[in-house]
This record gives sequence, C-alpha cells and structure tokens, in this order.
Amino acid sequence: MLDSIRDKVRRGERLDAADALALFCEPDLLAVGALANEVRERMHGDRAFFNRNMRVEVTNVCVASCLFCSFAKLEADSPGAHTMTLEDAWRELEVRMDDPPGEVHIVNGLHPGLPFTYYEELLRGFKRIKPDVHLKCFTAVEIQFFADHYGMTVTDVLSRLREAGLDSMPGGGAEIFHPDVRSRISHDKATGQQWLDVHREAHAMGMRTNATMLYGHIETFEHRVDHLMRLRELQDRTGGFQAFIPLAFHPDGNGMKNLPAPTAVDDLRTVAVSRLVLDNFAHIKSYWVSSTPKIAQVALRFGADDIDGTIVHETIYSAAGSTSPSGLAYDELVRLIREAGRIPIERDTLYNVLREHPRAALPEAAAKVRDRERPKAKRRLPVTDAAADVAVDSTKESSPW
Ligand code: V47
Repeated sequence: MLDSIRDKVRRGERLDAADALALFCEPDLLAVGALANEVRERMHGDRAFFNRNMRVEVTNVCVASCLFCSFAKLEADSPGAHTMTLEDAWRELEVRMDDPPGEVHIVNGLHPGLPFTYYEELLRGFKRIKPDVHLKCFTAVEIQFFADHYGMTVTDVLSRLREAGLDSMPGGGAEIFHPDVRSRISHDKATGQQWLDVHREAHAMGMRTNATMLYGHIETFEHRVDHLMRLRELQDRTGGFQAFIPLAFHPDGNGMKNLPAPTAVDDLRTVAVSRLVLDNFAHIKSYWVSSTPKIAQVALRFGADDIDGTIVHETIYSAAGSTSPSGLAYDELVRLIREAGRIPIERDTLYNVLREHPRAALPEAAAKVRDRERPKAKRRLPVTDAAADVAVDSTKESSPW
C-alpha cells in the first residue's frame, strides 16, 4: 500500500481517504516520514519558519465545558478564574516594547459577562501601543459565541473586529469536527460545521486563518482523516488557510485525565500524514508547546516547516500538564532549527520573510569538538592549523549540515 501511495505522491496525485487511513496505520514511521519530508522539501527546501510572537489569554472564564480543557473556569468567581482589565492586557505588550513581538496571539474562554466593546477596545489598545503589530486573535469558536451571545451575524462580528484591528484568526477550537467525537468532548460550543463556516466567512473577507486538530484522545484514525478531508475541501474553495497545526492532547487536570498522552511516534506520524494529505496547505506547523521543543525539532524532518514562535507566556498547555517551557528565546529557536539541518527563517504572521539566518556549518556537537581542538593545534604546531581547517571543511562538504 505504501508503494502505491509513494507513486501517487511522486506523480503529484492527490491522496484519498483510504490512503490517509493507510498512512496512519502504517507501522513503518520512518517510511511515512521520509515521504512527507520529500514533499516538504519540494515545497520549502531546507527553510524552516518561526516568528516573534506572544500569547495573551485575557480571560479563562468560559461557559463551555470541553472535556479536554484544564484552563477554563465556569464562573467568574470560581477559584483560579481571571479576567484582565484592558490596562493589564495592554501592559503585557507595553512591557515588551524593548524587544517587541511582531504578533499578538489571543485565545480566551467564552465569557458571558463582558460587553462586545471590551474586545474592540482590547484590539484598538494593542494597535495604539504598536501600530504595526499583527493581531491574530479569537478562535472561530469565540467568533461564533460572540455572534450568538451579542445577537450579531458572524459577518458583523468579523467586520467590527477587523475595524478595531483584527488582522487574522488562529486555528484553535477545531478539536475534531466529526459529531460523534465533538458531541462527547465539546458539546456546548460551535459545531464542526460552524467552525468551518466562520473560517469560510473570514476567507471571503480576505482574512487569512490557520487550522488545528486536537488528536490523541478518544478519536479514531477515521475521525482524523475526516477532519483533514473537511479542511482540504474548504481550502480548495477559499485558499484562505495558511498553516495546519496538529495539537497533541495533554491529559493533566481535565475531564479525560484517565487517558494517556499521545506518544512521540503518534506526534511525528500525525505531522507526516497531515503534510501528505493537506496538499493545498502551504505550511504544517509543529507547535513546540504542544509537542515539546525536541519533537518539534525532529518534526522538521517529518513534514513540518514551521515551529511557531517565541510565545513568551502560554497558559493553556501548562494548565494541562505540558512540561514545555512557557516561552523560548529567539536564539534557542534558531539553534533548534539549525541543529535540525534547516535554515531558520524569521517570518511575520503572513509568512513574509523578515530575516534569513545562515545554515549551520556543522551540527553543534561536532562544532564543539572542533572548537576544543583548534587552540591546541595552534599552540603546538601552527602549520597544522590550516590542516585542521581543511579537516573541518571536508566535514562540511561531506555533511548535509
Ligand atoms: O483551541 C486546549 C487546544 C487550542 C488542550 O493558529 C488543548 O497559529 C491539548 O489553537 N491538550 C489553543 N490541546 C491553541 C491553538 C494554537 C496554538 C498554536 C498556534 C495556533 C495558530 C493555534 O489548544 C485550543 C484547543 O484545541 N487545547 N486544551 C489540552 N488539554
């Protein structure tokens, strides 16, 4: 089966649902990964993208009761519930203006007690502080909630938010579209169809958006395939999605805490299958917070071409037991990418290239050995320093790094 899929991929033919299922069931992870890597390199060569961004979660008060969520609090006065004042939210950006992020990514709970003007003011305030900051805010679930709660159409909600400064939408809230799963894990928020309709509407208005899939809980591979197919279908019609981000389920402190987290093999295979099936998505992101920086790094050789950004302060995954740090330094992201043998490309939210870093001459470990040995050679026999350089250069030539 893998042979016929490989042939299809090499001929540039689209994979169907049966192929996608076969890839999820294929035990040879490396074969699936190598095929996805072929496609990834055809599309992006050795480039791997990241950005300078920050996360703000202004409220965790949420009327929905998603089984996987460890972040939300049902009532505004529940222990641990918080809602930022506008001034506190804006301060999150103000205090970072010496090394400012290019993007603010906002995801919130569905708070029943805030006026719609709070969200408009929130966006306006960020733009006052940094007029060129890109605001990637509110999942389709939040947009649908605003429409229902404030009695507006989705178009009106999006238009008013856009007027206030919204630039694009993140991909959260997609979970698993299939109603058999969605009705069990998140029955009281936007349906899968509503999520897709909000994105269709945003694309029609010229806005770019992302898409996610929360995997590794009660869903089957068939449900994952169904999810990918629905996204591919919408993308065929609109072309408005930029990146697909598979999100690994974290079980701590939520209604599915009895389930084990997905394994590294599942993480890498899901990235690879996504790359192969979503032939009309430009980017596959391995979100390092959800997959860990180490898996995200390896994923750059399994189909992913993006690892998200610096983030600074993330709370949804830390509440659910993620051991990833809540932010990564710019230099650390560059190092992860270079060590994977890829060229780090700092991008903006819309994938315009801001800075291209040089590729690593050698894997870091080899470079360390070289640096330890060089001064010794210099001290003992200066002539051999040139020989040492030749040795280093020959390693460079024969190495893919
Ligand atoms: O919508 C919540 C997921 C999402 C858990 O668009 C969980 O660039 C795993 O969507 N285990 C928010 N996942 C994050 C998100 C995102 C992240 C990075 C980049 C982008 C982008 C979007 O996190 C939620 C939900 O699907 N989530 N709880 C959990 N326990």
